[in-house]
Amino acid sequence: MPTVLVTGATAGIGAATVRAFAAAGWHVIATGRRKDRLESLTTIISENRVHPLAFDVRDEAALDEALASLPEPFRDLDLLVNNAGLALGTEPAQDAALSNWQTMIDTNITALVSVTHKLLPQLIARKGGIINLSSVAASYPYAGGNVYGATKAFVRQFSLNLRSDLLGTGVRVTSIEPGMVETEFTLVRTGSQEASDKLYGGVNPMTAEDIAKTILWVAEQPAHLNINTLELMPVNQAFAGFAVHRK
Ligand code: NDP
Ligand code: 8X3
Repeated sequence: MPTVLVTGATAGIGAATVRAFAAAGWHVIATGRRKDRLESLTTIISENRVHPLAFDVRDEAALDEALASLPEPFRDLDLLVNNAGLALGTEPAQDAALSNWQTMIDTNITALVSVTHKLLPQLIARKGGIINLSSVAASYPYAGGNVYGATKAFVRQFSLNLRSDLLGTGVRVTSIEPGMVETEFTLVRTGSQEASDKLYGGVNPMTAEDIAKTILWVAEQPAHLNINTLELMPVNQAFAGFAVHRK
């Protein structure tokens, strides 16, 4: 039975990914800060299938301790899903809080890189895979996207560069780049459930389950095939043109 480690499994895409992989017969290590949510996920599915590891992904010592604590059936990792991440704020750069920028960089970039670095030897040994959650915000700028979009551009390019370095190891790497998915993302970003409901209202956005199914599909492709990048949007989301300021 293959094993996957999913970061950010207490909500949204991560929680749905845990459910999808467990249902498909994988062993799943579910991580995130909210221990109660990880425990209820484990209870709902099965302790034999899902192992909860509660830690802040930005805390390197806690990450080391958590990985060292893994029991036998969960030790040999075949797949890492780097999903933990967040956006904070929608203000223009000139009004944004520096602390929000730092939290996004620490979580979406520094922590993702640390987890990947620590697990690479195992993934190489097992000819495993890495699936990173980037975003359409990596490729399409929008007002208020400033540092969030830039962190996701890092994730996309890091994924592609990993592919270059890992050539010949058998390890697969994919950058998943979704548009609007209704999760806790906008609640976290704005601090307002009302703002979240307004953003997704009438759009028929993608669901966490849509993305989880896509992640599982990528993971279950034959070993000789690598999906490099995969961009998805709801039908009701598309692109806007350039913005022009006139005096
Ligand atoms: P949610 O807010 O629903 O889930 C985010 C998850 O990340 C939670 O489980 C949260 O767990 C975890 N997380 C955040 N910070 C930390 C931390 N410091 N340590 C450990 N875990 C952390 O959002 P989504 O499911 O939508 O987002 C998942 C990923 O998908 C993100 O990387 C996001 O950027 C990306 N994405 C989302 C899109 C969307 O429209 N929703 C579109 C494109 C990409 P906890 O708080 O318990 O620690
Ligand atoms: C989240 C998608 O379009 O809200 O990554 O930036 S978007």
